[in-house]
Amino acid sequence: MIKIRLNKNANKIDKFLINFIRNQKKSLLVQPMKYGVISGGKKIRSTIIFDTGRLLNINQKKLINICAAVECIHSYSLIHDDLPCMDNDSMRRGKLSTHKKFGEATAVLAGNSLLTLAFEIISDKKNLLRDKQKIEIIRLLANFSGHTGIAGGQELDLSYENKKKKFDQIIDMQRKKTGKLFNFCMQSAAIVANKQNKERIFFGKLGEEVGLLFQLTDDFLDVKGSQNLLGKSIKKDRKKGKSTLINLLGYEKAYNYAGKLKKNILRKLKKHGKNAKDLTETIEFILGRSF
Ligand code: GRG
Repeated sequence: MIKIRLNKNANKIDKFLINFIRNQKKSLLVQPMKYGVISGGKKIRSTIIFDTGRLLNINQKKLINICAAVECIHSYSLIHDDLPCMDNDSMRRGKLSTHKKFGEATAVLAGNSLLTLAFEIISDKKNLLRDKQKIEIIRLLANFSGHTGIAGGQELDLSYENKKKKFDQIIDMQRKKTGKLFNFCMQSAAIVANKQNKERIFFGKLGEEVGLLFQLTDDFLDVKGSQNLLGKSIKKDRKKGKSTLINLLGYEKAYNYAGKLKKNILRKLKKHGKNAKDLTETIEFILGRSF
């Protein structure tokens, strides 16, 4: 079921992005941008947005621009993360990473262009949201992508290499690097549903926990996953001296921590009953996944 939903969502987002880019002026960067964002990746963040939308009774048509924008930001971060000056990876999503295929300078520019494309997609006239909602969503996405979110988390991740970091420092870094974008996914759906501040924060924080769970699972897969299924190289964290919970606590204790985290997330969703069915399934998938 979850695999069918992931595929269906991925196709919808890909179609939207192809159409959006087609309606823009042409440039030399279109090909590397499409290479980085379309036909690849689980589109799990979009699935979380749609699942939260289902929980809050929102039509997918009101969420599709947000999904496409999130996937642009996520893909930009992966393109830059793979560069030699960062994690230096030559494989991503089962194919050559963008800089290996198109060269480093082009990969930097394609990544930058996906980052800015995200904001064009949200502010687009055809986006069904009200202007006030668009502005709130743009502010949130910018905040979580920059130095207080993804980029800041990545800087911490790189600066923690080969250092002994404490539990709280590792969790804080992972919340920024990965959790904040998941916070955005759930909080933005609450904004679209016109929820009050308290509820927006509730969904945002819950999304951040889901993102943390996703990152912890990424770390487990780096140790025990299959390179073929993941489409990227594995066993890198240890080699690079990455600060992960596994390296701090050992695999088993880190896995137990993730198990408790998942339980807590699901407990908080209980009150939403049947409406949380898809979201619950996606969260179960996250910790159990092999790709
Ligand atoms: C370069 C600004 C900048 C940030 C990089 C996202 C990131 C920060 C680094 C990538 C490496 C990493 C472990 C990121 C954590 C997020 C994560 C687990 C990414 C992989 O996400 P998936 O599994 O990828 O959703 P697909 O390919 O399915 O889209």
